[in-house]
Amino acid sequence: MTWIPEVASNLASKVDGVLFVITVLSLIFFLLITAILIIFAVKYRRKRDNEETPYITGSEPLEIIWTVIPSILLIALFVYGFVVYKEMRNPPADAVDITVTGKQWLWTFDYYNGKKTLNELYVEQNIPVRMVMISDDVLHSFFIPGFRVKQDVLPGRYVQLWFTPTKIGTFDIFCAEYCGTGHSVMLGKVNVLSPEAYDIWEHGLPGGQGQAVASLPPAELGEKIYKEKGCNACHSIDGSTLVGPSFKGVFGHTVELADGSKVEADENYIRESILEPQAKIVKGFQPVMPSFKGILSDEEVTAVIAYIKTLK
Ligand code: HEC
Ligand SMILES: [Cu+2]
Repeated sequence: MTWIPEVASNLASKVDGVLFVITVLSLIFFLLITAILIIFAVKYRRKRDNEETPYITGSEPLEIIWTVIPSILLIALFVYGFVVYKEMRNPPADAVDITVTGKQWLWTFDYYNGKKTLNELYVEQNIPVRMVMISDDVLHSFFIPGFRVKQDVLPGRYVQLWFTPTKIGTFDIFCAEYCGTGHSVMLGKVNVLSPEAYDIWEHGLPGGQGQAVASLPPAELGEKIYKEKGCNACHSIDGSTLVGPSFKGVFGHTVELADGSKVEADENYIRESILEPQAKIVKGFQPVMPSFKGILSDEEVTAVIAYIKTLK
């Protein structure tokens, strides 16, 4: 079936089951009621001008049938839905914890093993995961369609969600709660790795941000980071101003700062802007850029700088 997302977690087929039963029942009743409506409208229409309406007192058996049967169906639906809901709300005791922070407009993930990633979540196949989630600013909603899990993320309070990924692959993460200008680019990916690949991710390569990226030429890696780590939510590359200044032509130019001083945008300035965004605020902008310290490795910061240099 292509009209629903892939089934990629233990919960997905259960949620689909509930949805399927509700849809089929609704369809049956829709067809039944519509058919009776049409038949009765034709059969009992007024055929002659002087036809009198018969006097009908009602039927007890009929009333009992159409009260009892729907009641039983609805209670059964509730119980079925509640059983699945209860399972979705209660993570198993052996689940691994990952903390999710939503902020305008990216997701950061802090793992039980001390790792930290941005917009890209890494999980191991068949290992249950408990996500503990909070927002830095406004309401967001963490949504993985392939896993059939969705949870509003609130500022000032932890909420949780759990799933066991069952299928190796890459699946979308969406923000499903309108959270401002960059809402539509608040996108992430969840990478479900085989136990072997997960082990490499966990213990293997320095920088720890995944495998494939390490071999790209710097400017291309920089472009990938620009798109995948959420810089594009706030920085354009075509000269237009979003939340932050455009990257177009910034390298080598003189930047005016909020305190009135001027700096030349060289490698060190760009690096500092990424790792310590509050150190120098560009004139006319709010100090809202999150720090990427501990999120981007040195190699990745260098790659971003190489990419920005290409944007003349
Ligand atoms: C939430 C929005 C936001 C995100 C996400 C963001 N930035 Fe920024 N950035 C800003 C704002 C606002 C400024 C201007 C204020 C300041 O200097 O801190 C800025 C300034 C900068 C500057 C200085 C630009 C200049 O014209 O002098 C650089 C370089 C930069 N950001 C790089 C990045 C990179 C690289 C990323 C992604 C890894 C990123 N930013 C992600 C909002 C953001
Ligand atoms: Cu959001």
